[in-house]
Amino acid sequence: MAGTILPLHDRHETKPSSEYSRRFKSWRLKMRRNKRTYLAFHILVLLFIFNAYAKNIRTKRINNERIADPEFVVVDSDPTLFTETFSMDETYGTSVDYYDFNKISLLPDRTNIGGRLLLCIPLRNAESVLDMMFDHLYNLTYPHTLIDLAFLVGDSTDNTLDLLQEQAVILQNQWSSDKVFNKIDVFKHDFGATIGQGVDDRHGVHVQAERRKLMGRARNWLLSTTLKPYHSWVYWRDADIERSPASIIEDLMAFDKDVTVPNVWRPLPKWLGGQQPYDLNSWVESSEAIRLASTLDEDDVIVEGYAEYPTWRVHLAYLRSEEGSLDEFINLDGVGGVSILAKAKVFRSGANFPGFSFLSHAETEGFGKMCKKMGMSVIGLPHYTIWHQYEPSEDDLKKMKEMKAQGLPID
Ligand SMILES: Nc1nc2c(ncn2[C@@H]2O[C@H](COP(=O)(O)OP(=O)(O)OP(=O)(O)O)[C@@H](O)[C@H]2O)c(=O)[nH]1
Ligand SMILES: [Mg+2]
Repeated sequence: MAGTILPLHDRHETKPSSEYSRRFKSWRLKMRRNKRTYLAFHILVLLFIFNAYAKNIRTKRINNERIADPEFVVVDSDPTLFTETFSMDETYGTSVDYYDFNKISLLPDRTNIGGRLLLCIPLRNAESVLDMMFDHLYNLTYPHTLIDLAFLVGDSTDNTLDLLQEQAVILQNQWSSDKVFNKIDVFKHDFGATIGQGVDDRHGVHVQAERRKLMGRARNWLLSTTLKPYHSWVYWRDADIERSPASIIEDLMAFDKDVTVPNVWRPLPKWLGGQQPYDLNSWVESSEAIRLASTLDEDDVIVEGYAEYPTWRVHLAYLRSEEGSLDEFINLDGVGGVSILAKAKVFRSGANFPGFSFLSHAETEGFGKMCKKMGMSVIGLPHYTIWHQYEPSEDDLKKMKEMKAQGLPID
């Protein structure tokens, strides 16, 4: 049977017509007859399309603000002024956080002093120094509510992790509320360190490159896991600092530089001279060291303070004088890691602690070099001194045993 070809309007009519579409059609017909209603309807449609378009543009602008150039970002001391949290569903805590870094950088009168700080401490087999470390943290005069503490425990064979957690809980639950920190995070992550953490094990020249590269990776891991958009500063601190001013954070901040390190010495028993410049990793580059670097293999790392690497650099540690002004600073190329204050924008810009040979250096010394390469200010304070603890070496212990046997004082 030959099929019947229906005219166009009838073909439409063959579709099953629901009650809804029948009503819609009759409404459309009526509206077409009334010219005014017809016009008003189309204006409404146009307004709707325009609104959707404007919304799209607004969203794009917000996205652009989010990827603001971090080089020009100054995170303000009160980031809540510039952040908003849009809660969508209180029950499940779903929210969208918005940080306007552009606005912050455009404020003319605000300085970089103050602001929230991330305090990072790596730890390995450090149970013997935990009390000392917590005393220092407790005494810090920088407002504790502005400090987030982040600990990374790695490759430890002692009780560091358990004791650390215990003490952190005690610290956060004490009666003195101004001592409570905004947040404490404890992370456990082994990076495969096999070199002993004893004083002689870790000071041998041949283990330095491996140890420093591994520490670089550990530091980067801790930082990238904990740095948040609302942090203005990052303070790196070793656990084995014996003496340090309680106001160190604000003292270093006052210089308002990208990276600032104090001088690091260590106390010694009287029979060894009483005191000694300690951290030789903060230095000013020399032409001899650049020449030395050019003779090394790509993966080699220069480690400062060893006769095997004659660099003839100026060390921050040796510039100290007891009468020197605490305000004095010098520009550095390499920095030690015992106590580093850096603006958070340094890390947001991509600087890190190389876990490989970068310009013949790794970890904190590589970090100093990288920051300089990126045009940042890196300074050291020759007369502002903190004290690393003294741990007797095997030789010192032997000597002390002999002295004791001879009835000589060993303090
Ligand atoms: N997570 C982690 N922390 C480490 C590791 N090695 C050392 N640390 C910690 O990092 C900080 C610095 O390490 P130290 O061994 O004191 O090294 P240093 O201060 O650079 O040098 P010296 O004290 O002179 O040997 C301390 O708080 C250590 O407990 C490691 O492999 N993993
Ligand atoms: Mg140390």
